[in-house]
Amino acid sequence: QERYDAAAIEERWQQQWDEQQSFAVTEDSARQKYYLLEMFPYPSGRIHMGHVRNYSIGDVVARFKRMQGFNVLHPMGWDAFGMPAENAAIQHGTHPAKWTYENIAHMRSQLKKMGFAYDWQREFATCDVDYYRWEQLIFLKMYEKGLTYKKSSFVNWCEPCQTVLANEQVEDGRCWRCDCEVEQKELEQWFFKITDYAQELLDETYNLSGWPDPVLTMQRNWIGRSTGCEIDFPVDGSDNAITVFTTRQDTLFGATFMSLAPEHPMALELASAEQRSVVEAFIAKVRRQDKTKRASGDYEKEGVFTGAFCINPVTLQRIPVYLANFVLMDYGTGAVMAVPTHDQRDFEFAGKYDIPLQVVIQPEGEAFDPATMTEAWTGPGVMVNSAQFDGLDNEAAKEKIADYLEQEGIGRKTVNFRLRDWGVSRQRYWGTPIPILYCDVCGAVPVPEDQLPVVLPQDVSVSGEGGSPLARHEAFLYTDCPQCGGKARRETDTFDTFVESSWYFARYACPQFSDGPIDRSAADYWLPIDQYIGGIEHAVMHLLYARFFTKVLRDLDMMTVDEPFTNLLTQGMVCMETRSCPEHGWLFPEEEVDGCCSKCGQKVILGRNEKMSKSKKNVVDPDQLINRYGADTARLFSLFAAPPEKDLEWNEQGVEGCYRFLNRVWRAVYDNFDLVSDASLQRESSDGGKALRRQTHRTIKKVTEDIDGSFHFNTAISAVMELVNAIYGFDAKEQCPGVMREALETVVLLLAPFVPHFSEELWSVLGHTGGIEQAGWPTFDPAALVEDEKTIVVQVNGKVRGKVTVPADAAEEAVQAAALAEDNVIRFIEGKTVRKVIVVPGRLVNVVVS
Ligand code: ANZ
Ligand code: ZN
Repeated sequence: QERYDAAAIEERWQQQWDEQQSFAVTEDSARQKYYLLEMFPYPSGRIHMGHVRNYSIGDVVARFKRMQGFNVLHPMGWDAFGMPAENAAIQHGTHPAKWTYENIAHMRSQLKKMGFAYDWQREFATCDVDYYRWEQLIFLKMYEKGLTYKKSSFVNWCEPCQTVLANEQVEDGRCWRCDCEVEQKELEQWFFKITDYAQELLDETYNLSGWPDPVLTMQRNWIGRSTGCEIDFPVDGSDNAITVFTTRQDTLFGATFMSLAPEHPMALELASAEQRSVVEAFIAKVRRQDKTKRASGDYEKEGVFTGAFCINPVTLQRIPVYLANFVLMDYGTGAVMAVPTHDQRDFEFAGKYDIPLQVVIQPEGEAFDPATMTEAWTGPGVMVNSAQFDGLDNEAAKEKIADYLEQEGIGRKTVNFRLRDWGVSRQRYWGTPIPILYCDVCGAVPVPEDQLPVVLPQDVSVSGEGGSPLARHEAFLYTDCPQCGGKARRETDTFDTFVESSWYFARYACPQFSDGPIDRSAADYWLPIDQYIGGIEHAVMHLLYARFFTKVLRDLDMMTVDEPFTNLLTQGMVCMETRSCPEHGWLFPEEEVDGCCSKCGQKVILGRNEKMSKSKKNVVDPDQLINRYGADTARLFSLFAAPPEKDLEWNEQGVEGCYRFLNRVWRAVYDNFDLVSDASLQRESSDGGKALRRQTHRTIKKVTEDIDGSFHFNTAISAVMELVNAIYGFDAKEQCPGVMREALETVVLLLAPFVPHFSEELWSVLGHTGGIEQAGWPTFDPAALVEDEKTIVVQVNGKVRGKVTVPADAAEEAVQAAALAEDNVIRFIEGKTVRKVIVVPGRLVNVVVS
């Protein structure tokens, strides 16, 4: 008997899959397609357990669907532009391209060692010119359609490093590299008009029934549709007016001051002579504050009086105009009518600056006194102090006041979205060059299509200082203006890497297509993606941008679908307990020996279960796992230990258990080999044989249902484990080799999506030459599920007194008769009167006697 040698088996099958390109697919209109995609990895260097889990989940579905006969597209590639490559360049002097492509080569070999069923012919990296050139073309088409534009906006700027920082690179307002204070600097940047699609992006969330609700909710909140009014407040002593956006026009009569964003264009012009210097100082101060923190209210709420007043258009009161740090310029109109009695933020602000209050909504039975109010009333109520609207319910008053404002010409109903246009300019080298030129005469000029691609030059040195290396690369920088022939400068910014990941899934349909970004017929065949799998951290940005791009590409007539991802699965994290030593800090698991630190012998302190991370050293290296147990065990454990959407707690015993299980299956096949290798297998069977056959078919049914659309891989694997137990429990003397063979083959087939090398190997051991996919996914025989007989418990006055075995389809009367004829039951009812017999079909008979 052969030993289970995972390494040898895995190598052999992987080589075969590679040579035969076993998972390469083409468009075939005669076959039903299934497009399965896992979020592609960033080539950071090595795969980690999160990848193993994510891609194992996807691979089960891919292989399962293939065995069911679908034409399955399951591609893999690399999200290859981005900062870490530049950081590596800065730290180690390696060129970002070299670093990236070396990482890709290594990670590709790691993925191949996991045995994932990818169509490797479709692989690409987003930093390949043949990918990003088409992204540049899409940009030009968007430019023609007015879907992209340039405007100035604020970015995080580090003066000493002369560079723009991403939000993640700003820690507590300081640069992550030099620890200097970060400023907000105004730069001209390119934007994508995602807001044009806000309504459609919102509406379609109600049709995405294959997405998890929390993700849809996050998208809806991010899009943030608010209905309300814009209202004009005339500036006292001037012809100008300040327009506010409010969702609470019912509180208009209580607006006792106005607060503007410090960036508001009227802020300086409103400042009176006495207030001018404090206003200027305040604007400068807020400019240094982080915008996201301002929005979330992390900063202390503060403001400054401008010296100006405006007129509440319904009360005709003069109200002071303030600047406030919590008002943002890029929401609504950048101006807020402040109602301290009904908005807590305004209440606190008014208290701080001694601004009068006016109550306009009163809940039933309450009488607020502004002098004694301790907080704003934000609930519903009846309108007061609001002229003709008094006495109305405040919700009704919203409608009435909105109508009134429109009639009087002092306001209008509006819809506002929290969603902002997508700023895509990054002042970085390692990204797709934005195909724009600047000419002194013609201004911003798009690069003509026939001059694409704008190739990212390789001969640069990346130091991280003094701005983008592209701005110092003369050969790249200077060119001729295609419009006037004069001198032009190239745009030196590159795209946000989220642009690449917004359409890669469409390029997988036609990765070699050379006439445009997307071969429409191929895309129409494969799209939409039937199942997308990835981390919840992408719930908003990536998934929203990808939906936006799908709609843009549709409107550019490049493809047909409205939505890219029919079903979405967000998998949980891989976690492990942390360990530390009082002296040496965090320890890798292998640095713990017999509960002690391997460096100093002190007792190791076990910590909480946390997401695996290098910084806390609670990591398992997939390579080590593969070397020790094989890829199949690694796959099996990551699928068995937890349902995909839940966090997975790593534990070594669990891995061992999976390995032992595979060995047990291996032995079951070899132990019974002689019995089942007879060609003339008979199916006729004993009772034991019938039971095993029933369990075999039940298992097929359960595993199929557990995989298909529901991802209950853990319970599917458990069911197979039980079937294996039944095989071990099956008495060979029963001599039903046909039943035994069917059970063994079923185990091997059902395990194939989970442990493909292992299953292929045993399938051939069992004498099949065609490969497991040819066998197809097993289907259950409904007749085999039916039990011939059932054992039923018999109670007398509620106490169990016996058991009877009856035909499974026996009528109630027959069951009752059998129960009353059971020997022990007869003893307990002898001499008594049977009052009632209760039959619970298929389960129980209770005889009531007295
Ligand atoms: C008056 C008012 C009274 C408001 C009241 C609220 C409560 P959503 O629902 O998120 O759209 N607002 C408007 N523009 C703003 C900006 N640029 N920065 C900060 N706050 C702004 O929020 C709309 C409300 O947010 C608006 O309604 C406005 O305050 C404030 F008792 O107007 B409200
Ligand atoms: Zn020009």
